Amino acid sequence: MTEFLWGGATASYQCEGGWKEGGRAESMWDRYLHDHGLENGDVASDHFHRYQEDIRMMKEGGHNSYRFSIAWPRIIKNLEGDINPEGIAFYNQIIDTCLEYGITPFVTIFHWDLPQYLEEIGGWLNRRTCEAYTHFAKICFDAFSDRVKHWTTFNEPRYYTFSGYLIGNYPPGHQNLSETVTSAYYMMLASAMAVREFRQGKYKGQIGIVHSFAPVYGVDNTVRTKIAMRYADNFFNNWILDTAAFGEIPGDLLGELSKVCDLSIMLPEDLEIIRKYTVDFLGLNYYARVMIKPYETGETTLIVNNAGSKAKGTSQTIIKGWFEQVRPESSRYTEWDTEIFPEGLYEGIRSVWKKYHLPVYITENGIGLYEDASEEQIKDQERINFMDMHINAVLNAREEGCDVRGYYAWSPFDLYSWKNGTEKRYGLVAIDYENGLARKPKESYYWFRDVIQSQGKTINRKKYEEVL
Ligand code: BGP
Repeated sequence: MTEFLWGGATASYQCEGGWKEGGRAESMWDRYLHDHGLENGDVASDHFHRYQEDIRMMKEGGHNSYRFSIAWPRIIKNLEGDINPEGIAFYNQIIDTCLEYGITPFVTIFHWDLPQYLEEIGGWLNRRTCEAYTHFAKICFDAFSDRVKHWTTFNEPRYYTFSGYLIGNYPPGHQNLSETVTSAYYMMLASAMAVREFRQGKYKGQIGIVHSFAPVYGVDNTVRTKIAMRYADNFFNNWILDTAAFGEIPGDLLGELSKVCDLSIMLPEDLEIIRKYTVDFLGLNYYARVMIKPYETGETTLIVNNAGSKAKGTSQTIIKGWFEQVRPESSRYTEWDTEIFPEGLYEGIRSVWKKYHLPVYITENGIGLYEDASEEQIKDQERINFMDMHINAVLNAREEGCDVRGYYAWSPFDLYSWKNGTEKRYGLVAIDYENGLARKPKESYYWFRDVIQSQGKTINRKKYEEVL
């Protein structure tokens, strides 16, 4: 049996900084955050300069794997596809440092930092970006696959396209259903094209995709609710997971979308690539489930709380004609309105394993908290409780026969949280931004080390009732 992977996950833009160093091109996030005068990742956690210290701390924290992404703007300089050797050298150093410490690198090819030169020709609304992405992926395989055996094509295409094209709170900041469908489609096509490249190049290892997983629960057992749950499952999960794992975009979803958008961009030859080049495994990022009820009234509304406690309770999702999200009163929520529901992870893994029968990695799980990094010892008992319940869920699913192969905490150290800035902290290690970016292990860091060393035996074990 392969060794269970325990580690932390990061994304290049959120942690590296060094935005103008090492020959890096501008990304869409640089441009968008600079133009809007918002907190940005110019420095972030300065992982670009401090990766050795960070990876050493992972090792000392017991981790045997590190999930990170490769910044496309560091690797490919321009629209012509020219390679930046300094970018390759940087990731060689990250990978080699991991290997020196016995840490398995788990690589995301795209975690949202699209080069601005591609955004300027339409980004994910332009088919040319699929070609450019495949070129980038191939350069990564050629450069790193002698040492990297775990690849994922995309991080969370659903969250990225909804936020950028439907909700409009991420770059490019649009609110357009047709663009959402186009960008989502091109990302899933590009994912399959990268898998084709990987298979045809006979690179060793496995390739998967990472999904923002939201198991769907219904308020009751009525047929109306069941129908609404199907809409919600298509909306939140199936168009990524079915497409990547079965090679099929759900037919009923296409039927619904065809009523409101032009689907003529979906060419038969694309669908053939999608059908043929499916993934080896699924990465699930789990933060919360969604509880839904049948649609009743109102326009399509998607409100995400990017302001924390200042906006607590404002999040809302209504998809006109399909479903409405409800917030179970009895549940607990973070300051950013994320429900805390570990049972959803247990049930979710079971349902994914049953449906797709592919190995699963929990590629992100964690809780964003307000913390004071100037404290001598940060006591993040809330994070410990959160992780304890969620790792328990993973172990339960595993013991029942689900092929779960890894668990990654989001995040190994504090980093920039997209539109929430750095005040929303997720790390096991604090970064004192006011004090030279000093690293300070939180209590959760030591707690997680003990969990890993005991192979989960220090977790408070309890069984969950079956809810789904
Ligand atoms: C996931 C992303 C990560 C990370 C995490 C926490 O959706 O893959 O990049 O940011 O969520 O979310 P947030 O930073 O919005 O709280």
